[in-house]
Amino acid sequence: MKGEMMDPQNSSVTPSREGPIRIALISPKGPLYRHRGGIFRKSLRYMPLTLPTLASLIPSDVPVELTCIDEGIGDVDPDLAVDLVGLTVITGTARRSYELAAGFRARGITVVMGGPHITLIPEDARQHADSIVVGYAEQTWPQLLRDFRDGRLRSRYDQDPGLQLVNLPLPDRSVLPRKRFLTSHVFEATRGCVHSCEFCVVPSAWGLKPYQKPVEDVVRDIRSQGARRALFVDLNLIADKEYARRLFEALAPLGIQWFGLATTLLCDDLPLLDLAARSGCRGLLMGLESISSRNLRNSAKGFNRPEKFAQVVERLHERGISLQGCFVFGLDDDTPETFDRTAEFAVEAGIDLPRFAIVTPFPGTALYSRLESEGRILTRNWELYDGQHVVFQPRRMTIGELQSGTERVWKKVYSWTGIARRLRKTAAPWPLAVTTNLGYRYYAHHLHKFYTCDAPFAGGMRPVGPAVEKPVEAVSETSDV
Ligand code: B12
Ligand code: SF4
Repeated sequence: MKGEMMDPQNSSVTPSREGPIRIALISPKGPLYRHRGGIFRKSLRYMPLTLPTLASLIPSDVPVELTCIDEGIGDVDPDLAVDLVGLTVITGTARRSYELAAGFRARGITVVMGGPHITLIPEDARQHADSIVVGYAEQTWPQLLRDFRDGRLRSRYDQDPGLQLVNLPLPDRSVLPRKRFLTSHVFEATRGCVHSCEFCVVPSAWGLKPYQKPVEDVVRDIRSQGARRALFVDLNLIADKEYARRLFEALAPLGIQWFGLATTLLCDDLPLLDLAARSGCRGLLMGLESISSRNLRNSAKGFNRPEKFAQVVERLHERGISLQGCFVFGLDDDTPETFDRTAEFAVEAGIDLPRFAIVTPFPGTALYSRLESEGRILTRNWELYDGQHVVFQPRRMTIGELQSGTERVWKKVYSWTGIARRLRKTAAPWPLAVTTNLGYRYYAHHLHKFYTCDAPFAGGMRPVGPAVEKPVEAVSETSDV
């Protein structure tokens, strides 16, 4: 284990504790979720597994009194009487996490941080926390708790390079109020991905090694919850197709319906796709990303073939699987014309639930490094790194065009006509298809209600660091669909 050797510079020695440690595990809110109304009140709020997983990992030899707070559904009491606070941090919630940490530390409470943002750029959080946990914490979190109990907390804990997701307790979902979520039947079979798409946090944060839970543990978890419907949070369930095959075979006898994330490559492997359908798959989220193959190739996601996207939708629909198809705008080949063309494609292809985001160069990713070296990063206000704000200088359009174009696509695709045209082809049961489309329609028409960090949407933004001439190039027609 990397951080295992005692480094006196790196650890603080205080008297060991007696009695239970009072711990609060908090998932801080991001700007998108500060407004808890609209579709985010229930419809998109499934229970994340982070806090239930960390709760289950607390070793039995460390007595604790545990409180778990998801700030997306409840407030944090600023006077919380605890000894240790653990914050899970994604980039969009980093600012809020640091704000909460400052309040707790001012009251002498020890603050520990972990999660994707801490793993991507650990140095960002150092000054805001007493200890940071980099990477997956299956081994380090229990170690940290023992060290804290013994008065020897280290300032940093790194993921065990030999980490395997075996012999682990099942997530303890009882630590969060189930009723406040659309569903708590959320599961995880794998972590990581074998691809290295330029904009993705996964290869940068966790490398290219896929981690897998034993299939029997996943089945045991689903059974223990009595789940009839399961939602997998895995970022790419088919990263290792052999594992996927075993998993789907084991899911089939359960008679459940399940939803998850996969790449379009699933639709090139018809036996695996058939098996997925037979095992109960009813909906998949796929990152289609762009209708320009140049964009995809430049993003190291050339395995996505826009000319085959319509076939992807058809093959899923033929098997009763609906598609949440995600697109990003602002990649270097995108022009102001890209928006309408993408909207038309999404409607024409009959994507059940299209979603659109602005490319976010999350710090620590290959995309961030490239844009930074090109002098195109406009802000390091992490609160704006949420897929909704323009935080970099686009190449072939203005910041305003990127922001307003993205908003226009949402409205177009979720206009009454857009919904009606897509519903004609949907694979989802009508009540579900109509409800989810209405939810997204509400969101599409209230985007600014969810933009709460006063970003300068158009103009007025300059690159951080050495300024460069804006690389706005001549518009060329390169889209493929
Ligand atoms: C559930 C989920 C959500 C939930 C809640 C997220 C949250 N924490 O606030 C909702 C739906 C609200 C959400 C929203 C968004 N999400 Co999200 N989400 C997820 C998802 C699918 C599952 C999280 C989960 O349950 N993981 C399983 C647990 C077990 O893993 P884990 O969280 O990594 O925790 C482990 C370690 O990281 C570590 N750890 C984590 N926290 C802590 C804390 C402590 C104290 C310690 C010791 C250890 C530790 O220990 C755990 C065990 O090893 C992940 C993808 C994924 N599979 O992880 C994306 C993910 C976290 N989301 C992501 C993104 C980009 C978003 C959005 C911006 C998307 C959007 N445009 O809407 C928004 C952000 C909203 C905002 N700014 O407010 C990115 C984060 C990238 C980044 N750099 O920030 C991820 C990684 C997906 C991706 N595409 O790469 N998301
Ligand atoms: S396929 Fe998906 S999860 Fe894998 S690296 Fe690419 S964007 Fe990330």
